[in-house]
Amino acid sequence: MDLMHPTVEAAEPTRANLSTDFVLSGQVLRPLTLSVEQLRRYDSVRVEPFDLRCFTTNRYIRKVGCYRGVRLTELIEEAGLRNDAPGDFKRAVFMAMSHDGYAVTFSWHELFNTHVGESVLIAYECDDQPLSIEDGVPTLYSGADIMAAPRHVKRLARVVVQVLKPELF
Ligand SMILES: Nc1nc2c(c(=O)[nH]1)N[C@H]1C(S)=C(S)[C@@H](COP(=O)(O)O)O[C@H]1N2
Ligand SMILES: [Mo]
Repeated sequence: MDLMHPTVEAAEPTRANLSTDFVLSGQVLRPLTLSVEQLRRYDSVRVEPFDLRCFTTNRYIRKVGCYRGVRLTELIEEAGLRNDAPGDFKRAVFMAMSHDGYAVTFSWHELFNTHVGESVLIAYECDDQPLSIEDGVPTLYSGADIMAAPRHVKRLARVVVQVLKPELF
């Protein structure tokens, strides 16, 4: 038996973890639920191939081809950020969560007020081939990051919007 790499019994697939729908929810005006088919109807962006490398270990994982997908900013604009108090939208943070519980964040400034946002996409194709569930569809990818792996979220389930308030701290 390989003690370093014990095999783990695969969890029973459930309807939730087989879904490929993407949900944009939280403090938005119009929450969205979009199938991959619906994601394809938006303007798409194609990004350059890149090396997947882990931030924590610096481990080179593999080369990834040209992703195609929809910009996260476009979907956020469609959902509409709330601005109950002046400037609220500028304090919005975005948590992107996978079906397996893996989660990463973005800030409003990062997405809308730096160039990072231009290459944050929800990918459904790689090298002109549809991504499968096994490949990780839909995959969130942040193309301007120094290390690609952390914000390369396979099997993205949802992005939740939350406005941070100074009085919370
Ligand atoms: N859904 C999901 N995506 C994820 C992770 C994860 O645990 N779950 N880990 C991230 C990290 S930290 C790394 S290093 C890479 C690992 O990529 P691999 O699982 O394709 O080898 O996936 C990234 N994307
Ligand atoms: Mo990692």
